[in-house]
Amino acid sequence: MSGGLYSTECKDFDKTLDLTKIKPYGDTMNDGKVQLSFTLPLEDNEKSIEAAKQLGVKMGLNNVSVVDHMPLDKNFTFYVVYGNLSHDIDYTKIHVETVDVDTMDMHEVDDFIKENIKRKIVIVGASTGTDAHTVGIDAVMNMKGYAGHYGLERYDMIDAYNLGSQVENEEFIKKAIELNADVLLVSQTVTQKDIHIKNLTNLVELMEAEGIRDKVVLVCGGARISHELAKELGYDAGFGPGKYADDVASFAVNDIVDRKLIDVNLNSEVLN
Ligand code: B12
Repeated sequence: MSGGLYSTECKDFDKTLDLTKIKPYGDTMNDGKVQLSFTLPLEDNEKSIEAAKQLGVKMGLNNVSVVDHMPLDKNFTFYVVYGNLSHDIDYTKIHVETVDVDTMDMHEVDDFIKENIKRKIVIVGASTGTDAHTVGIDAVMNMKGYAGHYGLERYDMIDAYNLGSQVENEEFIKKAIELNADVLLVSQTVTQKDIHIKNLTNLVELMEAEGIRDKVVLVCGGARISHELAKELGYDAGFGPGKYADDVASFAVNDIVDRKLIDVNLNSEVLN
């Protein structure tokens, strides 16, 4: 593969960082080096390796090489491809919607609740629909926490209820009303065929039908959830990898205060 520090052709390497033309960095600035992997529904042979290479070219790669190929079974093969990406992006034009709250630690959140909400808050969480993944919601809610961040169950001023996985949306709402929740946390891990979009949207629709959507802080999270997606789907916030209990707690308590939800009682609001 040509290019990079070991190239015999090029000694005068590009060192320019141009934020309007950002490319992947491999060995040297702007070399555009990437590695990608995919499976083709083809036998593992010379012809299918060439097909993988040509797909790399169509994706905008130069100097494409198929560096590994492995049969998954007779008719499916896994390929690892290297190349130099010809495309670049203008980083200065990128706008990303992010949760705009300073993260407080557990003690600060408890103090904030004591000072501003003056009662314990109730947080109900679950991995909903058919999703069986619990590790994400456990990371946020379990007492012991995750990656050095205590979970919500450990907060003095929070009553946290983790309903586990595969909780149907109807059941989730029923429980939220029963427990008089202030905050609902939904975890979605499986995104195949956009199942998470359907499930998350369905929850919002059901909550609207019950007349409770505006009376709680509704947050979703998961490996492929962004704040932007969450907002699009009608959630108040979304959290992905690298976010923990303190991030969501900080957002939620601020939102309860900002939206004047302190005196809202989900039970009685629904009955009235
Ligand atoms: C463990 C695991 C399983 C375990 C789950 C056990 C359990 N009790 O949870 C088992 C074996 C059961 C499993 C099953 C399946 N799995 Co699985 N699984 C994984 C694996 C290896 C790790 C996931 C994990 O635990 N991550 C660690 C947690 C801490 O990370 P996290 O979820 O991102 O959570 C963090 C943030 O996202 C955020 N967060 C998460 N949720 C929430 C919620 C809120 C409110 C907030 C604020 C934050 C938040 O906070 C957390 C901490 O930062 C991943 C692959 C991988 N390496 O990621 C595949 C993976 C998620 N599984 C996958 C699949 C496809 C499945 C199956 C469908 C496989 C099958 N065909 O049967 C089934 C699912 C069946 C079902 N009905 O759901 C795919 C999903 C692909 C996709 N995008 O759709 C993955 C990515 C594997 C892959 N590469 O294909 N799986």
